[in-house]
Amino acid sequence: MQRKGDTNAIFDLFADEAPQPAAHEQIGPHSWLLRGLALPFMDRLIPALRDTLSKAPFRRMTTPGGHIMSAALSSCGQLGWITDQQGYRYGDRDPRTGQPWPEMPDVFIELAQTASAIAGFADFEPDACLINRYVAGAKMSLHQDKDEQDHRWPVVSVSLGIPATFQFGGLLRSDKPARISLFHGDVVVWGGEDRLRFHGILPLKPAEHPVMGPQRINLTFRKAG
Ligand SMILES: O=C(O)CCC(=O)C(=O)O
Repeated sequence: MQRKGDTNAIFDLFADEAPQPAAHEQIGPHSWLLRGLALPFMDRLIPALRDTLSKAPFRRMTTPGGHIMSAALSSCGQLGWITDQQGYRYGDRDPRTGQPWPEMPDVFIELAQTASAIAGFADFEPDACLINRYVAGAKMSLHQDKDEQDHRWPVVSVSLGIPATFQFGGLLRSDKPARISLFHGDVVVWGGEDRLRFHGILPLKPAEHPVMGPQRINLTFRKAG
């Protein structure tokens, strides 16, 4: 099975586990799982990602509590998300270099706007793209995205590389999260009354993706400022 628009024809390897693209599944009142939506963008998305990471390479950041995050992070756009001993926040410069974050590539914006429009959020103009890199064993604990100034805009989250299990909870940390398998090219959008739902990623199982190698990269678009 070759997935339309993918840069690699050896998806037969994933035929049993990867659903067909273009299925849109509503997972909350204002939340959507858009299977394979990013696949037709890959030929432009992956080189743009590579270029962005050459300007702002991945780094491991520390939480205010002093824990080193297991996912490595980078950013592009006007604002980048930062965590260190001083707290969680957005900043307009890469703390590693003191330089502005790399510009958000046009293809990133196109994809984020395509996804948000399908989910019912027209005119989304993301100014922050957080880039998370997970290798086997890396995870992201349940959390809410609330460092942005205006929660009227959705979060658009794009999965690349090896599969992961997304936890999609409720507005309370104690709400039992749904578990959703995410594959290369899948996009999740949540906004409106779902905007502050707890979410996270369970520890990744070792795997190898034919295009991305033994890693998962997640692009998360937000309007932060
Ligand atoms: O990697 C993911 O799919 C989720 C990322 C995430 O939760 C976040 O950046 O807030």
